[in-house]
Amino acid sequence: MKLYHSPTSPFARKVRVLIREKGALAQVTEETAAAMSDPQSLIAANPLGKVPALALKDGTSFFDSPLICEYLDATLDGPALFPAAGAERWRALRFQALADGIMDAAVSLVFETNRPEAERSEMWTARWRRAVARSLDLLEQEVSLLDAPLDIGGIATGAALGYLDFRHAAMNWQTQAPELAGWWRDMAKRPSFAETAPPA
Ligand SMILES: N[C@@H](CCC(=O)N[C@@H](CS)C(=O)NCC(=O)O)C(=O)O
Repeated sequence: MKLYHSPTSPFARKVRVLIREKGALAQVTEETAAAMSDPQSLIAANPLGKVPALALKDGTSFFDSPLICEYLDATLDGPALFPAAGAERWRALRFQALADGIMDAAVSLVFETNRPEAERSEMWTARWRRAVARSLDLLEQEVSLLDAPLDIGGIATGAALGYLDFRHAAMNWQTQAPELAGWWRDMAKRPSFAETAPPA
């Protein structure tokens, strides 16, 4: 199967970290796609025109990183990264939802900055910044819950924080969330995160 991704997309990084944590890189071909240029191969796999997208050999495709991650976790060899049931599962999925929301707001901020200045919305920019700040506060409060064996919640959280480092260094989020910053410093050293770090 083929994963369309971009080296700068935090959603794609989440999927690529999951594949590496499963030790299943040999089972997936990774191909870069410039989503904003609407390449035909990506559009064929995902009519929404976004990365990541996963194309299977039988012609089926999956899109939206939570679905792709859950599919790969269920079908690739390696340790389960989605807890099967109960409180552990809801905890992991909740962290994934929060981290994905941070990514949505942080990516939207970048797209907004790329628009001509006269077209930018101060209202939306401020709203996305507040969403990121409140979500970091929640992660800081709950960081001890991330110390469980690594699962999709921790993977998604790492991908979101790595994106803030990459695109929003000026936010200096580590000052607001020092415990979380310590957690991420350690997590970022794992080979799965180190190999998928966005380009310097
Ligand atoms: N909900 C999607 C979001 C994916 C997403 O927003 N990808 C961005 C790159 S970070 C993209 O491809 N954007 C192109 C576009 O919005 O047209 C997921 O979880 O996979």
